[in-house]
Amino acid sequence: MNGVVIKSTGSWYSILADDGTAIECRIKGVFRIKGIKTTNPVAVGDRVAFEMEADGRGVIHAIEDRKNYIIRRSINLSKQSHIIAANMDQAFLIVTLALPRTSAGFIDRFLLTAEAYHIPATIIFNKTDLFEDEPDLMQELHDFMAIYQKIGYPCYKVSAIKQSDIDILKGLTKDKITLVSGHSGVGKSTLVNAMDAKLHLKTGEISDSHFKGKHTTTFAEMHALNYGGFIIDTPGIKELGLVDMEKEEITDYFPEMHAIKDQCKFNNCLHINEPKCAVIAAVENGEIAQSRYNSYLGIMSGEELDIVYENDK
Ligand SMILES: Nc1nc2c(ncn2[C@@H]2O[C@H](COP(=O)(O)OP(=O)(O)OP(=O)(O)O)[C@@H](O)[C@H]2O)c(=O)[nH]1
Ligand SMILES: [Mg+2]
Ligand SMILES: [Zn+2]
Repeated sequence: MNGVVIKSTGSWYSILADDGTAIECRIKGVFRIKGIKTTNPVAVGDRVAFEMEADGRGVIHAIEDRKNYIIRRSINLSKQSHIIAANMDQAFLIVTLALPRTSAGFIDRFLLTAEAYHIPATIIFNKTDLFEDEPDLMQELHDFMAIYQKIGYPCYKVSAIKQSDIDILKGLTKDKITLVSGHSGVGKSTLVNAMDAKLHLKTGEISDSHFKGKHTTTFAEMHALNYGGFIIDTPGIKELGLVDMEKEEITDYFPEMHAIKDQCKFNNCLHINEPKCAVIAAVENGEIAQSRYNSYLGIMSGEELDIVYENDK
């Protein structure tokens, strides 16, 4: 039988079989990804083949090749990685400009890593209800949206609390596997609950995140949507991260820089202080947003790109 992993708790995996039944499975045999050591052989989103045992539970014996996956490097020195999720069709970055404030640097690092993982990203600005009487914040929101829409990232503004424009998100997520990420407290779980009233994901007051246990293992979980598709809610993930990325590659994950880098005088230009650099010229004439370029410089100067869980802090 075949199915998809919707939850993993260490040694047991919850599988949604293709016929719609839910089955608990364990693993037989050794599964490895080429080149990396992982602490978990199977992750949420994996498509697997399994056989039923007499006790009504199953044994996974094969994993289909992954279309993509995101991993988290372990914080100890074992050099092992943890696969957080696999086979995503898209990533939603949930952003708020107030309570808590998501910075441009955070958005840009997220988009960079989504590009590198080949996961199409959409930015959802939540909590717009808080801005209704705040023209300055509303203006800032529209400025943010304009920057990212120009690059080609779809942007939407919603309010999970007021349930405004949630139908748009339903349309975007129908029949897809969608990873939902963003700072703790931006309203990821509240939004998912608004999209499917049958889901009752735990939501919290913002201050709660400060009291989370320090070494709680966080497992991603995939939720079936009642209108078709799945949501992967990633509690406490601050940002996506890459295990390895060369400096020369970084431009390629900023689409607006990648598009013009051939016009730089030097073909090994890193767009920092080289003469006749097309990227620097585009920043100067406003074609490329200064905030994006600042993020680029920060990443080039070695800002940490690994996945950070808020619990690690
Ligand atoms: N005003 C306002 N508050 C919201 C909105 N969406 C969520 N909230 C509130 O923000 C707080 C955090 O929401 P959650 O859905 O728990 O946030 P989360 O992103 O899932 O947080 P973690 O699970 O810790 O990563 C809760 O108190 C929500 O009620 C919104 O659209 N407007
Ligand atoms: Mg949540
Ligand atoms: Zn250049």
